[in-house]
Amino acid sequence: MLTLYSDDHHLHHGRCELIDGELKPCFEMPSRADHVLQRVKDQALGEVRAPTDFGRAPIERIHSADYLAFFEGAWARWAKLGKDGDLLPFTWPARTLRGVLPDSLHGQLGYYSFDGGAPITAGTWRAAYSAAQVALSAQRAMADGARSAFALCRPPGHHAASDLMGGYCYLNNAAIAAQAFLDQGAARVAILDVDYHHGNGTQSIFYDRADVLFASIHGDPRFEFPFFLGYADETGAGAGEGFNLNLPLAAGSAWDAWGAALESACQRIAAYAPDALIVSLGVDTFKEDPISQFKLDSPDYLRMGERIARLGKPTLFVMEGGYAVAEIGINAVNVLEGFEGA
Ligand code: OKP
Ligand code: ZN
Repeated sequence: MLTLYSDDHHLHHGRCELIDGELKPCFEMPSRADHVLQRVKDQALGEVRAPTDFGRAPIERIHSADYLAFFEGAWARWAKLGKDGDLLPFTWPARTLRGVLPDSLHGQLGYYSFDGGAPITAGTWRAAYSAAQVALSAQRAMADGARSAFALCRPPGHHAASDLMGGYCYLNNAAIAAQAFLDQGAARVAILDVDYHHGNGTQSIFYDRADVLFASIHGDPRFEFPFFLGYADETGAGAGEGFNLNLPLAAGSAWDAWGAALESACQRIAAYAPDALIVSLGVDTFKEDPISQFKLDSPDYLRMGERIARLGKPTLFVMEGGYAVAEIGINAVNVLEGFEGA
């Protein structure tokens, strides 16, 4: 399997996040992608290729122009104020407030985010832009005939909505790739999100559309981030009614429950008959993940890849989460090897 990868992800390295009342080093760190790349090489998965730059147009198909302008320019505004710490939001337009766009940098940061988990550093825009190009380049390889490809994206993307960053995500790599398939002639694309967290950004982007089926297996939002989306009764709206499938699972879920949910998701995807499948590949379902509560073990990822392969669809894997850094390469590449071996 071809892997697309850019070293630019190193340009994004948030210093810390607030967790359990303490400032801790960001779990979403550069070594994550380095470990996955090393495992790709160790297992001789296939060629590793740098991305082509397809420019902003395919990103603008998913993200609003004002959001992109804000994100691209935020660091320069912060530096002009004489600051060099990570730029983080602290105030959001929650229920009783107004969804206006203030003039101030911090006001705008609150407007364009939904949590305090997406720090902007000097290199964040460049890293996120390159991650989107990695996804687009993998999509192009498949348009040129590859049956599968692996977009080793970092930072991840599935929490990012059209005009919101959050949950370590800025640009929705999987959504951008899905739209590229459609723009090049696909009639239907399915996105299977196997990350431990619900892909609220991806769901919101395609919620009222029938040309993208979104199916997600994740920690029940009643107890898990992102808390405010990802419930089973969210089935799509308008023309998109019936094209959103959430499969929330209880804390402690292991392969028996998880694999049953995967079977349901795969049956829905097969019935949809997509022209292409995109897998939002997070491996934070692993039993040792430091911020998650599922109990998958490394061999389970082989079975995950095998089941996905049995769909028989052109499949683009897009890297999302996974924070057990030592095992992230083994688990992510196990999915790809399971897929190829099936
Ligand atoms: C990203 B992905 C605040 C952050 C709260 C955010 C988890 C984001 C997971 N300190 N936690 O889906 O793996
Ligand atoms: Zn996650």
